Amino acid sequence: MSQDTEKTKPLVANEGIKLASHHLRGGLAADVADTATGTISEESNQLAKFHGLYMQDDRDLRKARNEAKQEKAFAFMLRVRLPGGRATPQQWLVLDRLADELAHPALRLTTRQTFQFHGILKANTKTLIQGMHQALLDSIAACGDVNRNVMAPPNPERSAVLQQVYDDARGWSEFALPKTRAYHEIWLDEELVAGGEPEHEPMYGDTYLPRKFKSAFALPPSNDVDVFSQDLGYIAVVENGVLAGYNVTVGGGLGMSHGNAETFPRVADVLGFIPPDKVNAVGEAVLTTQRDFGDRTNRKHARLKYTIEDRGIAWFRGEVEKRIGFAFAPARAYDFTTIEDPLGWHACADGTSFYGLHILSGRIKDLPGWPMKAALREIATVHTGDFRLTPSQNLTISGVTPAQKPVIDAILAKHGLSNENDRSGLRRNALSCVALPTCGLALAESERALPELLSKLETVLEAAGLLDDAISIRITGCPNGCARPYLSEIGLVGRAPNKYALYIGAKYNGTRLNRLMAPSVSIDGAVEMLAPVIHRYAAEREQGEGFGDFCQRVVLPADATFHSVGTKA
Ligand code: SRM
Ligand code: SF4
Repeated sequence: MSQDTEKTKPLVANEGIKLASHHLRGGLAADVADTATGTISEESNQLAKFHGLYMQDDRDLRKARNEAKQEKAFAFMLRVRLPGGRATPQQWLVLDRLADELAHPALRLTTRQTFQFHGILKANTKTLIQGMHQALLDSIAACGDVNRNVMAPPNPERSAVLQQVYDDARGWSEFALPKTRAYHEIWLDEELVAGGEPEHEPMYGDTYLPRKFKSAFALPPSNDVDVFSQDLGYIAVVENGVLAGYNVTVGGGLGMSHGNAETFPRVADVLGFIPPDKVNAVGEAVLTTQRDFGDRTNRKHARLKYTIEDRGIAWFRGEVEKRIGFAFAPARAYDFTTIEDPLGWHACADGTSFYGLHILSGRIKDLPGWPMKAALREIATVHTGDFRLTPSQNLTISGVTPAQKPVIDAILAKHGLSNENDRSGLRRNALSCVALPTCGLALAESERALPELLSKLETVLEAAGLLDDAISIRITGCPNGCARPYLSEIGLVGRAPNKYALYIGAKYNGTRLNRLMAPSVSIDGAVEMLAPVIHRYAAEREQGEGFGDFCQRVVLPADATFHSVGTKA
């Protein structure tokens, strides 16, 4: 789209809502206080996202409630802001209790290293946010058109460089927070800003960003944060054991829509190298360039990836350099060779250990014979280190002293969870988004379909002798891509009940997108299509060749490019 056309097109409704909201207040407080309905207005729903809240309804109950002429089963989802995914045991216990008392008891670890509550009734939202506040946790900017939860390596090894990268990620998260006091007023009863100095959003302005904005810090050799899927990325460069700086990446993003060729997943470009003390200045320049040039007339074209795609990376680099007042140095060498979560016990240089625990789909709940939530609660009562959420929806229990190691082992054993990590390589590398019943955008099952998908593929893998091979698989209930399916070696993307687009061929380290193998297959259809490929891989792969690389070399046509469902190749 030309820039002139953009200027003449009307702004989307969200822009008016933001502008009129008096920095994210609008009618949200009144709507939340209204006891006549379980929901809030659409305007308030758009604003609530900036406060970390989404209005949802239980889609499993829709039909019955409609037939009974009842209001939908409305409830909120709340996403915690947790830069780098670290929580103390005390915070864990608070979140665990709040879920039991005020939400659905199951907690969800997300693909961006934070917690989500589901099923919070409107009347409980404020109490829950106040409970989090007591534990020094908030949900500011966890959603909305702002810089979202900043990702960073979970850092279980506790090395100095990893700590520095984490500190930079946390610093950038704080720096890029909206300055409005709306959250404190609405949820924490802080006194209203009235009559004093007018409130300013120096970085965001009155209408914030055109769209969500995501950033992450990666520390090679691991690309666990999928840095190339982020609007803004920092790849740490370590020289002689010291953090020399970061290669900055821009313009990654995965969301697309079925049948709309104008939307597509995109891996980020590398802008260049910066020293560590320029992280915030460069972040601000990238963010404000997108603020000023992003498309506010079409939310499906409003992410930074489209600004860069339309105007070119050279223009973008020039604009950012103008704002920071210096030129990027050439990018320094980096190599991503590992990505799998470090599961099990690992010793650290400081004498502590960490334990990586596999949690399928990040869902923490208690099932008969699988009391994950109870086990982690008990661990939190004795643990003196911290918990670190991984970008793969798993967990590390970090900073465990030698004396506590057997205690934690005993708690896992007592709850029958000692063998959670002894799973197939495929299962250990599986991600799924939430999808049904809470996600309003889901077209197909995802989290609830994953166990069946994995079991069926594990049967094939076992027959092929590949049960332990690390192969990444990700499934989502729609093409928005919340489990980053376009960066997995096997990706399933929902398009209708039990209908998925099947993708293969991404690189295991997250540097190359996968490509479409079949536009619409059932779970069984996907397994049927994958079985011969898996057997061929077992028989014909080259030394050390990953499944995605094999698919790229042997299975997919050489001239095919990434193309989205419903579009021409
Ligand atoms: Fe997402 C919307 C869940 C990571 C791309 N995402 C949603 C909503 C809020 C649905 C909605 O708008 O009504 C989902 C709530 C489901 C529920 O019931 O909880 C939802 N997204 C999730 C989570 C919880 C998936 C998970 O299973 O972990 C992840 C929360 C991350 C976090 O902690 O902040 C989550 N979402 C992602 C990612 C992956 C990432 O960021 O690393 C992506 C792809 C990367 C990207 O943004 O390009 C992603 N979510 C989207 C999109 C498409 C955005 C786009 O540019 O087109 C939407 C829809 C939208 O924004 O309109 C969306
Ligand atoms: Fe919902 Fe689609 Fe995201 Fe899955 S990928 S959580 S179905 S928006």
